[in-house]
Amino acid sequence: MHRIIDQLLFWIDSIPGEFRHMSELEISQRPAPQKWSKKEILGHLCDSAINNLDRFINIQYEKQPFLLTPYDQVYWVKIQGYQELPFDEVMNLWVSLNKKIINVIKNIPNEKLALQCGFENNQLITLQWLIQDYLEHMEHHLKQIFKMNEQFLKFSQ
Ligand code: NI
Repeated sequence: MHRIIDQLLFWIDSIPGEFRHMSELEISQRPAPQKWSKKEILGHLCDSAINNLDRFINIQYEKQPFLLTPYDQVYWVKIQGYQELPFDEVMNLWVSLNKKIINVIKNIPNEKLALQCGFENNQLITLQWLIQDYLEHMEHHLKQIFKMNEQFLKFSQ
């Protein structure tokens, strides 16, 4: 869990600075009409944080195995209206939500990391797995935004 927390701290520390090298156009331009802009991808990461924060909290006291509810990522990005928001607002939201997540996962007692959850009709996974997956999903999209290579991702570990 320490490695995951360090990694999240590294990203919320370095990503805002990385965006400073980009123009407003680069941040808000959609590569195709149906594709997300970089700002919307970051918005999608906020939605992932909102939904996962909820899961990381609820799984700790609800009855086991905890049932995960999926969310429609396309509707979420659209209805949240990230594309119309000032970029700083989306960036600050992403940083704040991840600080909350770090705080919650830091306080999860070790034995609770083995708690089980799953989507309907799917195999069960542990809370630990869910948290690891949250980080991997974030890194997948950061890579997409910055076209970062594996080398860059490794550099932070
Ligand atoms: Ni995604």
